[in-house]
Amino acid sequence: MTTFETYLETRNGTVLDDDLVVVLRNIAEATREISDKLRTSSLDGLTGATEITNVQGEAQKPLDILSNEIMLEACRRSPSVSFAVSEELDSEVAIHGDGKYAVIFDPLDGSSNLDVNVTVGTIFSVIRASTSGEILKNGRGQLIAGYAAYGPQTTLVLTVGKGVQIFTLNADGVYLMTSADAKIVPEAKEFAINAARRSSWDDAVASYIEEAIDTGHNMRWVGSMVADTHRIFNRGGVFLYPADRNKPASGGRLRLLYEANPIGLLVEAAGGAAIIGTSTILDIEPTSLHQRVPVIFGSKNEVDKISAAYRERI
Ligand code: AHM
Ligand code: MG
Repeated sequence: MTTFETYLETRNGTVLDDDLVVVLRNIAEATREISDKLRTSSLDGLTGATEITNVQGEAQKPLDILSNEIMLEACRRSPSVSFAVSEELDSEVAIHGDGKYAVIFDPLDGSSNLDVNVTVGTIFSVIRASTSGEILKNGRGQLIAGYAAYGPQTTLVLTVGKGVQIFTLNADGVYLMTSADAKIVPEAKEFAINAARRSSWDDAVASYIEEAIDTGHNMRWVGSMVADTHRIFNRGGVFLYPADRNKPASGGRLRLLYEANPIGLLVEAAGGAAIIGTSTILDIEPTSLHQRVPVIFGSKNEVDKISAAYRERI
């Protein structure tokens, strides 16, 4: 089987230069460390919440803080990294003054699920940015996007400019390639949405879900975007976290830079689609680091139906 290291050396047709290889190797190493910490977290007293509240107004978990530190350390070990942006930090952190790449990440997505032992993940993206002013760019500027899913297996899902590759961590802590060109099937009768928020959905989402139920779709909602995304990579379907129709200014729940954009790039690279209504996620021009956006992505034909429902209502 192809190891992650062999894949990095080959680089054929990818955006990887020597510097990006170092960045990516260090990010992969960080995901291995986070995976290790998660395996025994309740034995190590790393459960519950701390008294600290992050910029999102959420109580940080010890593992949020630890994972953030592990990702920051991976950035510090990478001489070409200029800035790090994290869900857990108020603003960007300067890393190396002469760096040319910024690393943007959600160190531990779905961390409300930690104590219930459900799959969580790390989401990341690498962009070209040597000054802080270059960080706010749309998702098409991402050079690398990926996530690590920490479940029964630890899986690294990546796009580096040439399709999507999936690696699985073996018992010796080595990532081995388990899919060389992952694709999202264009159609599947499965949707993921927090149905408890039904009264806040807009008419396009409400009508899509109503029709989906009438035509025999099934519902799955882990409440951990990485886990829901990984299911879509495996068997298709759509994920929706729409804006609250009663609070449209809030933008939605998920964050553009380190949740929607990396997942959007991965999904498009696998033949799926990622939208916020009538436009695509990757074309949104960001206005702030922690900006929230509505998110809809997954199997192309299903997402197209939702997009058509939005267009009918303009
Ligand atoms: P987090 O980054 O603070 O963990 O929040 C993001 C998570 C996503 O993983 C998940 O899809 C969503 O929040 C769940 O929202 P809800 O609590 O409404 O089910
Ligand atoms: Mg998150």
